[in-house]
Amino acid sequence: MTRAPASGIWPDPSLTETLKASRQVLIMGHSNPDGDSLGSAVALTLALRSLNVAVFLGYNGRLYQHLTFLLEGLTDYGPIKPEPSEFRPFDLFVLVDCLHPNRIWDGFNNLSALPPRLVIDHHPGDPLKCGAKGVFHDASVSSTGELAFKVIEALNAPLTRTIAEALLAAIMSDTGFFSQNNATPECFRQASVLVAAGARSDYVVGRLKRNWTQSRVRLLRAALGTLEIAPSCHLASMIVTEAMLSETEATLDDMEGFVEYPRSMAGVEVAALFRVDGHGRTRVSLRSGLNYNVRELAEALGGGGHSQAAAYTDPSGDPVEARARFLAVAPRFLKPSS
Ligand SMILES: [Mn+2]
Repeated sequence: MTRAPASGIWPDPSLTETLKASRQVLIMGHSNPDGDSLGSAVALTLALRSLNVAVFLGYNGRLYQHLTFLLEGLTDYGPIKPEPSEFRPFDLFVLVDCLHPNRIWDGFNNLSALPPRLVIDHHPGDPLKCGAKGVFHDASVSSTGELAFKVIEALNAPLTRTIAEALLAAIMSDTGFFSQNNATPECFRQASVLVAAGARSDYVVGRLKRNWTQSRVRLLRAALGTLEIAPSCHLASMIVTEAMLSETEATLDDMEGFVEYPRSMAGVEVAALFRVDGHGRTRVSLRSGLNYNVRELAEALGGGGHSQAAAYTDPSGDPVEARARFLAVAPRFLKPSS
């Protein structure tokens, strides 16, 4: 009899048993992994290796420059293409910070080509859609880092400084450095354990936040020039165009987190950043305060995410056009929930 996959506050023991019994594991976060995705994947990779489980850390898309410190000293990681020959060496595939392989490879649905899967994630949705044999899913926690922490605890793997810093980076990334309402007592408990295990919070914050290039600062100056405020729905938005990138010699990575700037104004409840995505489209990041839900708006426009942080892609390569389209739709969704 096959066991029903369990979900809950603590990982089901069958999940840790499956991990420990595997011969060659592939761990991957979603495409263009963010701090939570990559930090969780790195921590799980190192913890399993310390238990003599062979793990390859795969990724798809770009590795953000501010996150590459997480990979320092790491071996056996690299890009994985969505092809059967790439999956053949593995007897287990762990999806981290995403519910379905189509979040790793856009449009991927060839589930039969994949090894058996485990899902460790906090995104809202159905973790069984990808046919996972085991899930550790809790949409109420701040980050996948929190879940990875519990998996590593349940595995009884030693909490090295490197693992602790990867987990701290994951939790910090998804809680806005403990500044959001998802920074619960459990987040702070874990952070306390991680710092006690040797994680240097000043080092992690420094690597994540205080390592801007001059190009990035110049790009922010240009982007701030496009700031628009729509007081009727407490919305502020900003744009990054292809021309701004080339004028400032900045890269796509350089605008990561820019959405926080319109959001930091008093009276603004919803912030939107419209930026070229390098594929001729516009990527739109949305952030909101507690009284507004941007997930529904993002879903209506073909994207998704969390209630306070969501995103979608506009087919236009012109962020000005994408913003106009957004502003025509947004007021219908952006009503305070209380
Ligand atoms: Mn996450």
